[in-house]
Amino acid sequence: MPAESWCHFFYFCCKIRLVKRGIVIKSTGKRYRVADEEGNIYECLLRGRFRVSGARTTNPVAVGDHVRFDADEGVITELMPRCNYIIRRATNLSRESQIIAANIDQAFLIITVKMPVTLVEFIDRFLATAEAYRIPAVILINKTDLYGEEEMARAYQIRDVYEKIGYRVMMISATEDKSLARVEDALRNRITLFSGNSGVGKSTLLNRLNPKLSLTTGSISDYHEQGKHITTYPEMHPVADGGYVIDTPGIKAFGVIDFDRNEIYHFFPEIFRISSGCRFYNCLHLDEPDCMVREAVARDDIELWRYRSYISMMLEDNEKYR
Ligand SMILES: Nc1nc2c(ncn2[C@@H]2O[C@H](COP(=O)(O)OP(=O)(O)O)[C@@H](O)[C@H]2O)c(=O)[nH]1
Ligand SMILES: [Mg+2]
Ligand SMILES: [Zn+2]
Repeated sequence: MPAESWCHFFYFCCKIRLVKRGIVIKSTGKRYRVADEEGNIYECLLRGRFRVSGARTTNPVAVGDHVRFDADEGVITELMPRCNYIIRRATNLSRESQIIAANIDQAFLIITVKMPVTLVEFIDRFLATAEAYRIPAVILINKTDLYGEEEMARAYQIRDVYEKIGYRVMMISATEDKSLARVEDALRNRITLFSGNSGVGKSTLLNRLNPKLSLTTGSISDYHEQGKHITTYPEMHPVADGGYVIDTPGIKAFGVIDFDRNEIYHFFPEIFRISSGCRFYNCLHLDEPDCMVREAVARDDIELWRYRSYISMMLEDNEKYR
């Protein structure tokens, strides 16, 4: 073989060696930050007309995506199949969607009883959306160090209601707890979405879980971002061994699902469980006769605020949330 061919052959071999598998940890729509299996970081672009078949999305690749990439050239060459992904419409008028994140194992909703007060309707809407995506949800009640007797009672009440439905609930203080081992255990080897209103302590908790991070906390910038619909891309941060947390600065983490009105009760597990006893198979648990759901609410077997959240999701105009 002539020397030149040997050169090509070697070049070819090197090329193959440099194609690595990795996970996208940051996406800005054009540039992607990819971590390989050892945790090394690469800045990558997409090659030419890289397209995901089917979906019309503003970003074909999102945080959480498993990819093959050419580490030498910094180019993503292949997108691996996704377990799931969450999307939202890019703008009100556009038909295009933005993929917020892919391959999410679980979603943590951080709430507080004080400073700020998290509304139970917000919790229920979040949980219903997680159910619709079939993503397990965990509730973290944060800032317990600030709670007096009354607020502690409220926190326990919230915990009891959601535990009874089947959700895992943890009470924590991101600033005072000596150990956050329970949270770390739950995050290990998983991709977890962090969500919650501004000010509940998401960034503070993340900084505690990974002291190398220095996310700004207590800033009001989140508030300004909340109304915007585009250009905020979430970032994925390494935590515990092998775990990643996706922080969603100032965006409604789950985007908005277009719920089918007839199916909303499927996403309230305790309502769904009991609904098989309703007289009408298509009972929507509003004012139908012999509705087991309303009977359960009357007996206090189903929490009244859960039923109210359900009704409010039934009545609202889905359009306005798009
Ligand atoms: N007392 C107390 N303050 C907290 C706790 N967690 C967060 N904070 C404070 O709450 C404010 C908002 O926290 P931040 O992490 O920025 O909330 P984010 O908007 O959800 O990211 C900051 O001033 C934090 O120091 C906690 O467990 N206890
Ligand atoms: Mg924050
Ligand atoms: Zn019913």
